[in-house]
Amino acid sequence: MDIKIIRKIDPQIAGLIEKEERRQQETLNLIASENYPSKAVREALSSIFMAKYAEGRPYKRYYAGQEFIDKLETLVEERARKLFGLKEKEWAVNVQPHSGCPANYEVLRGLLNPGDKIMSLHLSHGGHLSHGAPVTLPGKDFKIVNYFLDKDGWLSYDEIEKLAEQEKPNLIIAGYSAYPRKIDFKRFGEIAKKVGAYFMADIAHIAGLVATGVHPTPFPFADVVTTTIHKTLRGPRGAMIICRREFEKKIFSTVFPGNQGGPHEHTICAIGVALKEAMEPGFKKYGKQIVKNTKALAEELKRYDFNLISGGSDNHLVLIDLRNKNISGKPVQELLEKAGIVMNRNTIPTIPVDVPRQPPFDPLGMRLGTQALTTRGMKEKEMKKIASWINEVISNPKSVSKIKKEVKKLCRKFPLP
Ligand code: DSN
Repeated sequence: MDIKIIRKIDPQIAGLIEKEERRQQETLNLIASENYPSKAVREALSSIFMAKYAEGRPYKRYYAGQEFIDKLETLVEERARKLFGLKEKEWAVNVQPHSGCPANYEVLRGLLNPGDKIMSLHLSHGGHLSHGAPVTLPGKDFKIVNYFLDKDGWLSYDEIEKLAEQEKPNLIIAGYSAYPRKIDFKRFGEIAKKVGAYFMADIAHIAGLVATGVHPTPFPFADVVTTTIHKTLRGPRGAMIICRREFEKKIFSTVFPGNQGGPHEHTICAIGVALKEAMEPGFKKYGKQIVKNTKALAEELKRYDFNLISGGSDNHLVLIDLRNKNISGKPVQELLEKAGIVMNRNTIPTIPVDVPRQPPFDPLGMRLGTQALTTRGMKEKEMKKIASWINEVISNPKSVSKIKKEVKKLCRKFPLP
């Protein structure tokens, strides 16, 4: 991006862009759902495809001028299949959903009728809003039955199976926002089959890990898989739906015209570049390094007596139960941000009798992800340092300004891509 061009026309916006860039450069981003796409992805995002309306599916559009749009979109769909090892005759891809929530809603409204029953992990235990939280459209359109993690913070497949047999949902969702462990998609598929439910996997958080083989794939067992592109997959903000051919018509007509107008073709263009990057050998190394970094961070945090939900991590994130630290999520988030360590407060899967209700604005935990710092080239050594800073800030808030300087120094050695 050439900031000079923007500055000439609009110094006010250019100033904000520069400030945000500096903020990102000088802070440690541990938000588990963010990442830094490459320069190539960012350039593709600002391409001239931005200027084109393309309602419809490739080669079935409503406007003229689609020669290259159609080629682009089919190429990106093919790349998605290739990345996840899928056969074209079995799997249909739609890269048009504007983001994760619409993608999920489009699947649910495409496959189900209002009033049907969905089974998903409760939001406070690491599920996602779009999986049927009462305040959302899916929560209003469907009956939602939630499963919960066990007392140590693990998925309990026997309990999930029991609940599914009892409730007979029409669709079961697996895939989460704050679950630090591997998901047994095979078992979920078997449970769904047993009770006659569709099985939807939402791999938004772990798509990059699935693509690199460090997390098991859901595809052999799922009817439909959704993902955002901008988390571990390291692309632009956007989403895709990959479903078995038999559901293509129902689901894709809910994307357009059901729920969206023109697809964002410049985003689709950047998704294409990100998918190409994700097929390169360096990305495999990246996936492995994310897991190594998270394990290093987890082990070091435990040395400082942080209680980790489930005792550790197999993926890109750790979830900390702050109760033994006598401080809640909001002040921790604010304190760490002052030191240049950016993460988010999060609910923790306390069983309902344990703590009746965690105020959503000040829950009892914090969620840390390593994928963005891994993109910057940080390794286990840096993770250990960061764990020590987190501990120091929380146990001695007066250390904030000293740590902030050290954070800046470390950030300088690992520039943004
Ligand atoms: N807000 C994202 C997350 O943090 O998981 C998902 O939408």
